Amino acid sequence: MPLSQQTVLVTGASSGIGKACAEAFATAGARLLICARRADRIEELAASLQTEFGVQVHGFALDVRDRAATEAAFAKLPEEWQAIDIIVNNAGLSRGLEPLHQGSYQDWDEMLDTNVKGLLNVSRTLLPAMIERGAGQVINIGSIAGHEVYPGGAVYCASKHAVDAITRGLRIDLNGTGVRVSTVDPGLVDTEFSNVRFHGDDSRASQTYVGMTPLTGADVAATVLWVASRPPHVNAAEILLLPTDQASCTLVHRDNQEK
Ligand code: NDP
Ligand code: 8X3
Repeated sequence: MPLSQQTVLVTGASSGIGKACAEAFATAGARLLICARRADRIEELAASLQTEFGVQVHGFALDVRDRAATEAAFAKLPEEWQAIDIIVNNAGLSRGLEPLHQGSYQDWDEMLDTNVKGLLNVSRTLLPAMIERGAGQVINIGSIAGHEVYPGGAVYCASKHAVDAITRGLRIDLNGTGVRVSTVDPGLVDTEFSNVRFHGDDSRASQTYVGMTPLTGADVAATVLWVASRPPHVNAAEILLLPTDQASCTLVHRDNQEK
């Protein structure tokens, strides 16, 4: 089925990769369900996508950590929005970069509750209907941090390793149902990610990308769109998408640092 006949859910669409995914799917003519906690941004994005691309968009506020609210939000969707073809599980964040023995319990809870349990909450709520229809696709936004570990990143990396395990486990559990399960795992992407990691310290956040060319949200979104537009018998199961300047979590070429 062409994307113009499909309904796509993007979680964490108020910023960065999620917002870029919403824009990419709108360009392809898909019907869009978009959500995040910041309702004002979601409303604004919904209005602009409708105007710019002439697509149907339904936006709503959702904190994916809240299991009851997640179930209720999807249960009360208008009838014409109930059949979701593609889930982009993007909502996520990092908090802090301290060594584990100095880490903050609150930061850990936020990362694990959002990146792991939030993804599970959305998937568990929506998968039974997909399985019943015998078609659908789950595209998780993992990370290079699900393949490697770096200093100060133990808990964030654990959350993305969990996303990797959940993706692989779900693919096994759904084998034979017609529902595809994929992960797109980016390296450094210039979004609000580092501002959130450093609790709003923008000057520290900007250091993340100094002297190198990071990916953009649009680069990741183009890959997600490619994954979503493979023919039904093809599952692009796992893509590691890195900036050319990045070879691993900790090996980043920064040759223009002095410019
Ligand atoms: P941003 O901070 O720009 O976007 C994060 C999005 O997630 C926002 O829309 C935010 O919306 C949403 N979000 C966070 N917590 C919740 C929650 N509890 N419920 C619902 N939505 C939530 O960062 P990115 O775009 O970079 O991050 C998107 C995903 O990409 C994350 O899973 C991240 O781990 C992953 N990633 C990012 C990389 C990078 O270098 N930037 C690299 C690899 C992976 P709101 O605050 O309004 O709720
Ligand atoms: C985000 C990429 O390397 O900052 O998942 O953890 S990294």
